[in-house]
Amino acid sequence: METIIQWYPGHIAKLERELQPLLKQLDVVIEVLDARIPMATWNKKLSQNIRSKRPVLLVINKADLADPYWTKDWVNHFQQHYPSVISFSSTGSKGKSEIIDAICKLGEPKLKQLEAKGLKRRPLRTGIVGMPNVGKSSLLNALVGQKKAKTGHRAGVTRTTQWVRIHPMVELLDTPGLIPTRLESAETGQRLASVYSVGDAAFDEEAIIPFFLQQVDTFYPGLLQQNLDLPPESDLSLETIARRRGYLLPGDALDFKRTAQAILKDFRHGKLGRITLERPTN
Ligand SMILES: Nc1nc2c(ncn2[C@@H]2O[C@H](COP(=O)(O)OP(=O)(O)OP(=O)(O)O)[C@@H](O)[C@H]2O)c(=O)[nH]1
Ligand SMILES: [Mg+2]
Repeated sequence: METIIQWYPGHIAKLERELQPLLKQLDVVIEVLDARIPMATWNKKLSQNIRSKRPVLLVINKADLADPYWTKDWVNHFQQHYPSVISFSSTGSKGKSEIIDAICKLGEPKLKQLEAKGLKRRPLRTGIVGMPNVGKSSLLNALVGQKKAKTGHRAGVTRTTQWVRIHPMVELLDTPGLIPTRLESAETGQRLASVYSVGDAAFDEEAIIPFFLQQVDTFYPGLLQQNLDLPPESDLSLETIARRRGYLLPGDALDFKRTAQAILKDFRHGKLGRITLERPTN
């Protein structure tokens, strides 16, 4: 199998270890997935480990970029595993109170425990976890209502941690991309790369584009031709798209790298349409 994405097993083991002391500080965990590739951004094993220790709210983020039909289906799917599942858009303005209510509900048993010990109720310590680039910092900012945490297109932007009071009964901790990426298959890696959930130094855009275009075309026939401004029956090769866009190198050779980057950028910004690249299987 051709290696397109590079992975660092030592780094992954370190992230998994670092998650444990973090969990100890928390009463409730918010786990974040990317609605366009919920399965690829779900580390099943580690997630099970987290759920065995703390109540977890699952937020399926970037819902504005994903296909609403499938997001609904994914919410239903994950309800098998989580007591509370919410689809959300961190860049929008709606749904914050639903998340706060869910945190309060999930944390109530903990507060009851404190009361039983004669201790006072206190704000629930809540932490956001998820793979790189799923929108953890954006979610924090959306919940806080101001730009506290640095966000970015690329993986690995967050470096520091901080507590923020978002409700009289909820405190939120922003953390780096704590859940390590889990490479279940070459396809998973390519999907993660297509949403930039792996740093762009770790993969070659040109190499993942054929798979990406073929996947989108299978799920959404005709959509790419429409949104890439190609004739309806046009083939979806890099060559055709580069020609259409007029991306040329000196000497008039086609600039495939620039074309591949432009396609992925359009996808990241939702310009190719609302696309979900994975379907739930039971
Ligand atoms: N359209 C849309 N974009 C989003 C959403 N959430 C995050 N983004 C964008 O996705 C990119 C990554 O978001 P971050 O909040 O930095 O992600 P993160 O999980 O904190 O990333 P790391 O700290 O690098 O692990 C940024 O460009 C955000 O603007 C969303 O709900 N909708
Ligand atoms: Mg971040």
